[in-house]
Amino acid sequence: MAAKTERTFIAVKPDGVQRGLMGEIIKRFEQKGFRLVAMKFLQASEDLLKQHYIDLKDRPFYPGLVKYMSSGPVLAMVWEGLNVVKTGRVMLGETNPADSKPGTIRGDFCIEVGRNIIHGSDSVDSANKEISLWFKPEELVCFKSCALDWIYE
Ligand code: IDP
Ligand code: MG
Repeated sequence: MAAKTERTFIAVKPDGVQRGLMGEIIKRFEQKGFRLVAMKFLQASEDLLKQHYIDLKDRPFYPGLVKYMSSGPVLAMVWEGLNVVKTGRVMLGETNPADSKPGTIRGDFCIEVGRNIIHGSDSVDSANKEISLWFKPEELVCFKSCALDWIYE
């Protein structure tokens, strides 16, 4: 059942960080009305990234993907809101930026699939797995946004 407390894991990848797009990406989720639950800026270990992308381990691009993701710091975030997993994916655009519409993050800011600047969970199940992989429970911040009654009817 859809809930206002649904959560998704969003990460600005090393290319998005290097290209100065962190603020723009945070801005889009914040302006949409989603609530920030957690955020950390870190150099992710290869082990963490291998685990994060474990479902893709047999794909030919997997080693390159892990190398790309560990090539610099990433901004890891948890965002909360009604249908945030599905809507977050719409805001990201398609996996391949070439198929992403203008107005989406990948459609507006990148060109190649191997440098597509942002990650977003693809289901509620994977969101929950990814959130627990990247964050400790005590790092998830609970508060009632004063805007809630102006965002939801
Ligand atoms: P997603 O990020 O849109 O969920 P996935 O299929 O889960 O897409 O792939 C994870 C990441 O792996 C992509 O975001 C992209 O960075 C990378 N990737 C996917 N397909 C390719 C490819 O064909 N070549 C290079 N990298 C790829
Ligand atoms: Mg994916």
